[in-house]
Amino acid sequence: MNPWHILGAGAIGSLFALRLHDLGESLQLIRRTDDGNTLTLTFQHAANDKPQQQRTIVLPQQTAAAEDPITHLLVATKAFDVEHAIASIAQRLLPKATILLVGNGMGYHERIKDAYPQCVVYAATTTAGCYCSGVRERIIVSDGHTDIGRLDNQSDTPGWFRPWQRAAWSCRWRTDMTHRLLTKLAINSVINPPTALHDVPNGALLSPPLLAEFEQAITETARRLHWAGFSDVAQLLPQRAIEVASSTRHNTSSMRADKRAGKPTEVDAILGHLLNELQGPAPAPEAPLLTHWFSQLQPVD
Ligand code: KPL
Repeated sequence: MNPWHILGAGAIGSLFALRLHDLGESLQLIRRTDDGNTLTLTFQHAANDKPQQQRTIVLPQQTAAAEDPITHLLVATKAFDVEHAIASIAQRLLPKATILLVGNGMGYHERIKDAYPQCVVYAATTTAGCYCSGVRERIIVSDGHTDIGRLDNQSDTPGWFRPWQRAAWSCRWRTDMTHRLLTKLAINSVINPPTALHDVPNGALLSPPLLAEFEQAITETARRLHWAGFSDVAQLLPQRAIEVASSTRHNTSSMRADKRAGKPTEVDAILGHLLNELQGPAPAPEAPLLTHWFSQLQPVD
């Protein structure tokens, strides 16, 4: 069985490692630093309605310098690390290798597709919630739902996806991944920046004093989407954004977690894409609040 090599053993990468492990897939983590041949990860469900059972798995790990060829690569790094991380193992990718990009934001998918034309690039977007409570400890907040598909929106399902359909976690093959990624990007655009800047959980956006900003952000984001020709995504945004803020009301958004930890955020792949990469007829609708958030979240030198 060809192993899945996994780049990025943070919260979402670890969660997918656990899921693939449970499906009986062979795995190989690729880590930045040489830290022994195995990584022990412990998982616990945060939800009170589930029995608090702890799971521990031991996974093989290696660095990018290892030499075994890669046929199936799952990339779950932060958006700004994707290109660099894949470049570090590029010479190990076999022709027709699968590259599955699981992450927030947009823009990098196309760049990877262009940089590795010999590979088949897939995208996944997930509403699963997981965070790292320690170097080896992961807390699963929600199993969420995962959409997966080809970037060229072709419908044929690859062989590797068959066992995933029988998985205990909700996962669907999609033929409209641009639409799905954009929907997630729009939700992240209105939830992640204000929760990071005000240092609040997602649910704080649903009541004063932050509700007015949340609504303005939804209006500005929807206008941009509509202007760029994605009226279907724009129309659904108000309802979807409120649903997600509500169902994740106790959660810390990934951007808030990164900002708190003093790490770089994914603002460029989220707000940067929305504000600077979407195309439409001139002039672009103004988005003063989103533009302000974008500049507030730029790293200080
Ligand atoms: O995807 C998320 C994130 O934090 O990145 C949301 C949906 C906002 C949940 O927190």
